[in-house]
Amino acid sequence: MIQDLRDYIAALEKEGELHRVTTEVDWNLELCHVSKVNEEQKGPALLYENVKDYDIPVFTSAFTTPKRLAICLEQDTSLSMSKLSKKWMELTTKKMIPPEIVSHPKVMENVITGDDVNVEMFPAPWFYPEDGGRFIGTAVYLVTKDPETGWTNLGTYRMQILGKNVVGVQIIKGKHADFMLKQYEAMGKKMPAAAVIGCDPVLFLCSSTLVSAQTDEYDVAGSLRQAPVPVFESDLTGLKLPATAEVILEGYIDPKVLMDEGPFGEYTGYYSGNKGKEWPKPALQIERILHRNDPILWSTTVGKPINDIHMIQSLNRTATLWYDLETMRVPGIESVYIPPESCGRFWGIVSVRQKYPGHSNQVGNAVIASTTGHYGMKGVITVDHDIDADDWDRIMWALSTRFDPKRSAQIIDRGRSTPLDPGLPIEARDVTSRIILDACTPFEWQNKPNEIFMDRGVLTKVSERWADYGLGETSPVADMIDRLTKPESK
Ligand SMILES: Cc1cc2nc3c(=O)[nH]c(=O)nc-3n(C[C@H](O)[C@H](O)[C@H](O)COP(=O)(O)O)c2cc1C
Ligand SMILES: [Mn+2]
Repeated sequence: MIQDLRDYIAALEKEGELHRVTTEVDWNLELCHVSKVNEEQKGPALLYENVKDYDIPVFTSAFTTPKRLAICLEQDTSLSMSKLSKKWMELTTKKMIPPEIVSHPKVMENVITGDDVNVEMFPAPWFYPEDGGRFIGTAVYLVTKDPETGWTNLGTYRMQILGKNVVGVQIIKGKHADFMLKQYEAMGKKMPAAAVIGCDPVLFLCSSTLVSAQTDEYDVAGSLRQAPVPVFESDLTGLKLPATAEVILEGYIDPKVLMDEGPFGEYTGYYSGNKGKEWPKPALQIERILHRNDPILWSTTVGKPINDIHMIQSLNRTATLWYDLETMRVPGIESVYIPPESCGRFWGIVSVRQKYPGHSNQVGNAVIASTTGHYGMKGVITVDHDIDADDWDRIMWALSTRFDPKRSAQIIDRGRSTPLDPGLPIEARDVTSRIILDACTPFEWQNKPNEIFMDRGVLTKVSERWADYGLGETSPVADMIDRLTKPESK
């Protein structure tokens, strides 16, 4: 079972999904640039063992293929993204498994306090040319606690090095740590907080998932692993922290102190905000650094799709959207997909088995009204049940052949947006419009166009004779026969 980052790296290596970079690589731009080029060609995860000026390795590109996400989730590695998301949904909507307190946490092997605290001891990369500095927190999450109810929240918010014992934390309005920070502010207190870098990778996946308020992401991670997350209670902040983390930066966020941070090459493919015109961010004052012996720094390149962030958002938003539609009791949902190419959030596709006129429109409208779809989504495409939500070739075909712009498109004027959307003017990013594209043949049509199908019997024969044609030893027919023949011919 994968319990920490090292187990995950070992599992990747066993599957031939890891490459160790042994030559010296500069943390200043070079490391990110190597990773991004490797990601563009769907290369393996990378472990940089020789980072300039440091003897701490850096791990990147953890999740840039569906196979690696499947390895992390300990699932069948042939599953498509949409099917993996379905697994995620099934596991996380079962019984939650709370964390378990353990003694002698490995992350306490090294405890650095007082004047010795210096986050530059870690090889935090400088990612893109116009970034405002080095970002230590990309594959990171912030642990905080509700001062009234004791709920522990894990949220991924990026972190920039602003001083030897201070990192800026981009907690966007409405995020759970933002709620909590406001509670501490009202109490006139500082908020205890810890940044965790390097851990069982499902914790990182959960910390960037839309989980309801008052639900601990630790419990969700437990449900994914079907085992409790090992944690310890910090004697400094009282927070429950993961025992097998690589690195923890622990301290306080003073709600009254905001600092300039950024810009950063964001997951939209644009720098966030204007240089020098970023909104000021909360800052984590680090009182101590905890780290395991021989720590590994986990990073992710963010930037243009596709890299870790887009894959993670695609995985978990597809799962939560699918669950939203089920709990809204929208019938006929066959598959759901939020593609990583849409930055893992801006477009959603749903395959629906229509049962009544207007059904596919109901689905489109339900998506943008759902918990997952109401925030930042700009477009929904609905397709009939014969097309999988992640079969882009057939989706484009449906948009060409089952679609009439006037009839099939609806524009909705006002929806919740994200301040990072470069498609909206910088000064007006609160509200976005949305479009629903219905690429389904209308249910009520009596006279439907006659679609071409292949003959099942002949295809079976073709399959048997495949080798005779000299096209390869193994017939590909089995994988595509249902897609090519009339559904009722099975
Ligand atoms: C790599 C990565 C970086 C992210 N960076 C930020 C960020 O800087 N600020 C932010 O508010 N959300 C960021 N997110 C999205 C949040 O993690 C996500 O909204 C999550 O639900 C927040 O946790 P919460 O719901 O407990 O507040 C990021 C996600 C990923 C995967
Ligand atoms: Mn949360």
